[in-house]
Amino acid sequence: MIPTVLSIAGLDPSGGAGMAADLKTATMMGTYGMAALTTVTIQHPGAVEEVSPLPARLVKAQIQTLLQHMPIGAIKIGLLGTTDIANAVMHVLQDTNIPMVLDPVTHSTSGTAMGEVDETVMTHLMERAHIVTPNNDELTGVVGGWSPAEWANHTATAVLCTGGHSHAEAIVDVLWVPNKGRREWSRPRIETVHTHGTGCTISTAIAAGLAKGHSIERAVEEAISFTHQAVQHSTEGGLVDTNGPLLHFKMND
Ligand code: PXL
Repeated sequence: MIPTVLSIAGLDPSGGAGMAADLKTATMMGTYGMAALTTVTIQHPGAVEEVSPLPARLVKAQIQTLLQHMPIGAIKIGLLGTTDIANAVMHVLQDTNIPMVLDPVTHSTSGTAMGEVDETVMTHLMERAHIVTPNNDELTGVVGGWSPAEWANHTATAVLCTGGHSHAEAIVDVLWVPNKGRREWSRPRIETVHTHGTGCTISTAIAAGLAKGHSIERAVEEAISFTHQAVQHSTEGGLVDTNGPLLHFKMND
């Protein structure tokens, strides 16, 4: 059977982040990628100029039709944009048990707020997810007053806290799996300014692993390695001077 991934995400027309990055990642991970659009952004690698959500009805209809007619092996959720969209996504996925990866996108790397979703709705979606993938800055917003281990056990949702956004010399990614404890992966930071889309890449790569039937631990380990290699292949000959996108296709070189 062909492993498939559905990305529910926003459009970064420059192709660096969002659904474009997700589709490239799904392909390079050996899965068939599909995408339901939530939001159109206007941006270039230096700045996000506008974040414009689609009507929630339209988002829901895209997903509903795919669920009815296409085999969906795993779902990645990225930028949602509004509470209405988040609600619509939750309702349409409520009766499915498809493995789901939630990347709780709140801000672009350059610091622009990427829409706003009501905390209660976000909590419901996170509890429905198999794994959430906050970066260091987003972790507290996800687990609230709990420790990540307690939160994971309480919600039965794994947490991967990605360390790429810090400035430390080593990048440490930490995984908490419900009732299985903590694992961490550490690697030297690759000195590069071309990392636009790493969050989208790692979360979609996890979804690709889950679509292949891998455990959370294996999917995460392979996604970390995939993202690391994608960054490595994007350091030279970037498209732009700074904050360039990952060049997934170069991983074939
Ligand atoms: O990396 C977060 C992100 C997700 N989705 C879209 C984005 C961004 C950051 O720019 O544009 C569409």
